Amino acid sequence: MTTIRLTVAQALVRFLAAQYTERDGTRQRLIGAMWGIFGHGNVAGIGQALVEYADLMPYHQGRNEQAMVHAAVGYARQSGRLSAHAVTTSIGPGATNLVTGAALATVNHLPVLLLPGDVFAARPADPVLQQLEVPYAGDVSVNDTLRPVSRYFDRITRPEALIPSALQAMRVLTDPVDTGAVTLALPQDVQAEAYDWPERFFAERVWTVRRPGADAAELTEAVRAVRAARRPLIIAGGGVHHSRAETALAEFAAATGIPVASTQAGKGSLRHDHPQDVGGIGHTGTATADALARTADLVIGVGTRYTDFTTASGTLFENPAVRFLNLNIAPFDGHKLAGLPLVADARSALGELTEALGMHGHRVAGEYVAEYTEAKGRWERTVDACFAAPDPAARPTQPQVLGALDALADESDIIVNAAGSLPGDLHRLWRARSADQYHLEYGYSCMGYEIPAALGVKLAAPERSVWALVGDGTYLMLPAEIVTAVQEGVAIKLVLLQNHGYASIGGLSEAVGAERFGTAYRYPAADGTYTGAPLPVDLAANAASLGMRVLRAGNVGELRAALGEARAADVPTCVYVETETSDTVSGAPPAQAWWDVPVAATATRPSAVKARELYERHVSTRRRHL
Ligand SMILES: Cc1ncc(C[n+]2csc(CCOP(=O)(O)OP(=O)(O)O)c2C)c(N)n1
Ligand SMILES: [Mg+2]
Repeated sequence: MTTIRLTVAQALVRFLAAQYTERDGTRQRLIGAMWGIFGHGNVAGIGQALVEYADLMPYHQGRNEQAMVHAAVGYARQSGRLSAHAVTTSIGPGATNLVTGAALATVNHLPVLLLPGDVFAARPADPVLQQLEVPYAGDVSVNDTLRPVSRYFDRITRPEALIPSALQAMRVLTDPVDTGAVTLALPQDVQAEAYDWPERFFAERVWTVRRPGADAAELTEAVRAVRAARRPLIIAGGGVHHSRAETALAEFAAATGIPVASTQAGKGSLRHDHPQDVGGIGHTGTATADALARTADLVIGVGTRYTDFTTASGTLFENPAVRFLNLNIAPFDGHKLAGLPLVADARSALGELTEALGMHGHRVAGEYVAEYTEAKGRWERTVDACFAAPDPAARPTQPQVLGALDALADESDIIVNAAGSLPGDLHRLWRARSADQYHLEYGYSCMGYEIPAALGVKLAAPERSVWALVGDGTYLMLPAEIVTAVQEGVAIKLVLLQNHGYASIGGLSEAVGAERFGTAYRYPAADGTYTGAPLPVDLAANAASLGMRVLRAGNVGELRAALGEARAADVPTCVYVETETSDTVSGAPPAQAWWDVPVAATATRPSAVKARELYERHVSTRRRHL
């Protein structure tokens, strides 16, 4: 057997550079690049290997470990989960900074390879700098915090253990059911150790991303359920995009006349102007989709996890006869809401369903089509009204900012968002013009995702206009990767909406009787609450100080001009806008369905007592689907 003598870190980098994915006849590199921040624990191991193999593994210099994972997640999603990034960190704080990003990747079923440094395997001088010691166990390190948020975890305590472990890691990254964060913790002494590796370990290896078809019995049941339904409704989830099943979904919808609502992850499955697209569903849904959900007798979930936002915390599907048909590649999700499972790849099974139903010539009734068509038209006018900004000299509301962007965008633009009041406004209002335009991370809804993720998206789609839409709170959470975008000349666009704090949580707080406590960025007033004057904080100057080109927009007219200029820019550009938030100006439409945030069961303050009364009324409408 021919062997090659390399360190563990060198072997890992060489191995990763030789892995490929294949689906539908296209092949690409599985690990497109590695992000890294160096310290002890990776500087001499992976760091040295990256210099040694600079021609094999592209490298990106990050500023914050969590943000590097966000960038990797953005890249993986834009790559259809066929290509991913690796992230290397030092031991201790560098490693634990990965935890939030890992959870985000795992929740959203998006592949990232995490390579945290770890304490010495041989333990010659415990504790090393930044090492956690626990008196009850010698084999625990801070990296164990990554176990519950990883879909695969291993610690490479001997060189040769890398061989089976690296292969398992690739299996999980490319498995459409299991994929998420994969962690290989690398003790720093082992990284630098030499070993005689079998040459074949470094041979090109192709991981086929499978598309399992439907089980015959499950398909028969599914066809029966669809044929029996009078008011069926499709919910398109993120699985539609992951499977690239948008065309198959459109064909199924066209063949049957069934309307298609979408979750945050599934929006864009049909174009907004497709006659059967009824928009977002659930707490942040459209009136059209939510009314259909209330009366549906069959809900066909395609690639959805049915989160509480989608089901309005178990209150949305009111029809006593409602049943669920769950097309999902993961049995775990396929069985939710006591539904009929159709465990398969979305594209494969939608094709099979269309074909099987075609034999019977099945279509919903004309009155049903007329009903949702009319309701869709009504919601269109709601969107028009929210987007309209007749006075160019006025300060824009948040929906008017979205309207200005909507007026400018074509299929090629991509918008990235995750947290704050924007996700709700976008889910209700945004007109998705292409399958991958609407990039909302709402599985973990993590403030700070947007800027680094936009960077990752742009790396996967360099020719597209990629917009990170961020609130002021989100901006302050994690702006660091702006510096990386500037350094690498990645011309992301940032729309920074200043409203002096947490508009979203402020509104929620008021609704649940918490009186906006701690949600505004203001000086303390005489009574100690943060209700004083706004703070003298200039986030536009902050973005400029990090190297971005910044365009300040004081009103609607300036906003339109600034967005146009930013769109054409070939350097990282920020449009900064202060939004109108006064109660007299109408913003977005109200929520069309409930969301369960438990309210104090006892309180002295009238606001909480009143909120609790309303809460109990909502709770009483909850159903268990059995
Ligand atoms: C990391 C993280 N911490 C806390 C939250 C809870 N949270 C959701 S939205 C939000 C406020 C967002 O503020 P901003 O970005 O200014 O948006 P706005 O609500 O003003 O639209 C908070 C604190 C979160 N989603 N993520
Ligand atoms: Mg804000």
